[in-house]
Amino acid sequence: MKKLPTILNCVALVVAGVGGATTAEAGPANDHANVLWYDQPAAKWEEALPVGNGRIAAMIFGGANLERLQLNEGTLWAGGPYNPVNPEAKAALPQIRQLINEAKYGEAARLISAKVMARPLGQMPYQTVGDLVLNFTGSTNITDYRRDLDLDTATATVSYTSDGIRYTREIFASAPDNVIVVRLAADKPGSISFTAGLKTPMTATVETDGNDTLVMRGKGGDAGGVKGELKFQARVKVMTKGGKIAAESAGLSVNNADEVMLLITAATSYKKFDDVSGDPESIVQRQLAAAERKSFDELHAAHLADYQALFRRVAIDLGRSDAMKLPTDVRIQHFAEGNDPPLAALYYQFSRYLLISSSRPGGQPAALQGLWNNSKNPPWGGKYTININTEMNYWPAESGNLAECVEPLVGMVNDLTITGARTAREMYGARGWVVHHNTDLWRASAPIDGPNWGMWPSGGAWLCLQLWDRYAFSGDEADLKRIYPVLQGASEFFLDTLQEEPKHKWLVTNPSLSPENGHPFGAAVCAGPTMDMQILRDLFTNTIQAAETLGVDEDFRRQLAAARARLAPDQIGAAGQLQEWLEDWDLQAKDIHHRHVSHLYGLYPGRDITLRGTPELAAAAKKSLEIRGDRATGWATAWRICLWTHLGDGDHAFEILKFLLSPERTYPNMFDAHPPFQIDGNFGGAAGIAEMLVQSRVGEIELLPALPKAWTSGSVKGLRARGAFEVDIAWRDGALVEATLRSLKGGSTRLRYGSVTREVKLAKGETYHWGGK
Ligand code: FUC
Repeated sequence: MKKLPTILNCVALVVAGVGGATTAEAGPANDHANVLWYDQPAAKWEEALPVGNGRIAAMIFGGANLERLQLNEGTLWAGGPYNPVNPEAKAALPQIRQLINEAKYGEAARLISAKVMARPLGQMPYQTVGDLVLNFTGSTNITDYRRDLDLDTATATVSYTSDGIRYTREIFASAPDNVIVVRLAADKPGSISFTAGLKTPMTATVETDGNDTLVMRGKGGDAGGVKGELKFQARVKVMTKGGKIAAESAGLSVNNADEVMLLITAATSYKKFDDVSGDPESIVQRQLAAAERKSFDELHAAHLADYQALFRRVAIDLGRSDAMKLPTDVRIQHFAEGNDPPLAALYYQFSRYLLISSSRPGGQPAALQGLWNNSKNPPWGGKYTININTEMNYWPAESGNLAECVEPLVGMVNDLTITGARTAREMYGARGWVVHHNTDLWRASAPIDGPNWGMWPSGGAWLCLQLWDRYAFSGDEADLKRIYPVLQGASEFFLDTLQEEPKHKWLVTNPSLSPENGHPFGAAVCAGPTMDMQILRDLFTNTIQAAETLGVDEDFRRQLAAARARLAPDQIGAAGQLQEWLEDWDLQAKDIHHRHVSHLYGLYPGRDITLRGTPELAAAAKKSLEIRGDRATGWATAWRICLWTHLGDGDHAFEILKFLLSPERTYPNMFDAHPPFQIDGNFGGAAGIAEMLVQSRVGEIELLPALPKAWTSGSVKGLRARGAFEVDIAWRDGALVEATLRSLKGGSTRLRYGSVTREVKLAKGETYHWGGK
């Protein structure tokens, strides 16, 4: 083994620009509906293109002379197993509750700060592996440059001509083989020469192994006094056809090869939130040994079979536009002009691509940046913020026919029932489990950051809604059996901790807050914010229904029904708005345009409020939305889109989508700009697009509930709906032309289009046609 110098704190790499040309022969046509493409390399990370297989990922910069692949592994986080519960919390809670009941909110917040907040006050960040850098010296006279990401094949391609030779790079992240594969090709033999090196800002060493492999060994960082306990390893094997390969002091060098394949793997010692005993070296060795026995074509075929089985379940067509011939970044610049509906279709499919690439069974759930992060300490630690962001990541999953991609979230919630039970016991003296507004790889569940952000006990309860939707969409009793103990534990926690509110004797959460909005009395902490009550109505209703269906826990069901009846109701305030808090404070709130629209959870994704079922509350929710305004951070803009679709106003939703899909909220690579990059906006935006076309609740599926006028004709195939159905629809001139409903399990539902409804009962596998030929 040759020892290379350790490279720490690498400086930003400058990617060589290329001159001139905008066309290319290789790769898909420019106007292909499912392709993101560019006529120059990425100059910034937010221009690079993401690939991932749910475990490992890369951002591809595509410089002709200098290729940079920024690498991630989903379990490379700082810290190690830790218990952040503040041992003084339990004793302090009665006084805090009393202070809140006496409206002494500032004092309550101070006491929470002193006695209740987690130790440490923050959680552990998600970290980068580093960069694989390929230096192609001597590429000159570059023309016909193009880079693209084909969502249908989950393959990125970079191609250009240099001195008359056409070069092509293809890159994909394979889930079945757990490697990132790079193929370098040229149309003239002996033309490929480059050096390959690994760099990282992490504490790590880089070595060569033999004359064809790069190895990086490192460790996860320390954070907030929690020692970094993870080991990681990245391994890159370079396989050449023709030419020479050698190990040198700066890495590997390849000279005059005909074709080259690189296999990239990475792993850490993480096994579980309380077990870091894995051996990354043996994992990556095993993966590489298996992958290197296969050819590029075999690896690619296995990747396509695996990926397309998920991706191709849904097809969306919003028509064609002249803009489709333009590079994707240019289309984003012009989307707000309103004449490029297919860019919304691309945005929708890009989100499905991102979910398939970042959230696969056996891996971690998509975090704040999915799987992609170039830093040791990304914004907000790149972790799981569960007062909106993590839930939003999964909003498009079930309707987008990607149930498998929800499995990592189910896994995380299962872990949280264990760590959250400790927090429930030690912090509250309660049964069940609780998580506050954030969690991390270690499933930390105590309140963090400060009283006005962290003192919110409903994060776990909200995650339960996503689990419930696993069952609502699949209709599979096995799913219900799996999630019932989770729902039961979440409900138990609230049965034990709900407090009687002095004025109306309602049952409320206390202490809590309406994420993360300050009320007029110098704090956010309060009792019984509307969102908590809505979340708990959903949680208790789902838990009761699950227990009924499974025929268990009759007495527990009765307790839940009794508690549900005493929760504070949705209330309408003096301005006609839905009240965010128990009292009518909305117009005096710290920020009446606040990005969070927490009390509108009941309209979407929750179930308290529907246009037809509770028209007065729907009107109040609309008023609240109008007061809040349309423009906010990325995810908050996406939430507003979803909400307007549930008010049946597709045109208003589309106006907001124009803002979301503009350069202020969408980077050139189509990543959402909070700013900075947060992936929730991509997923929330996709959910909004799906909710324009089909909405479902148990017992009813509504077709085109909020179709924007601008999308005159189009079709969508393969969307999933609650009750275990698949839906295809086509529309022309703004009106439904035909719809097909397929039952996956057998069952009945009401199909609705406007005011027309039809009751449909189908056997398993049977289809029902509405209109058409
Ligand atoms: C919540 C939001 C912020 C940001 C952060 C990650 O705290 O209020 O806007 O998205 O999570």
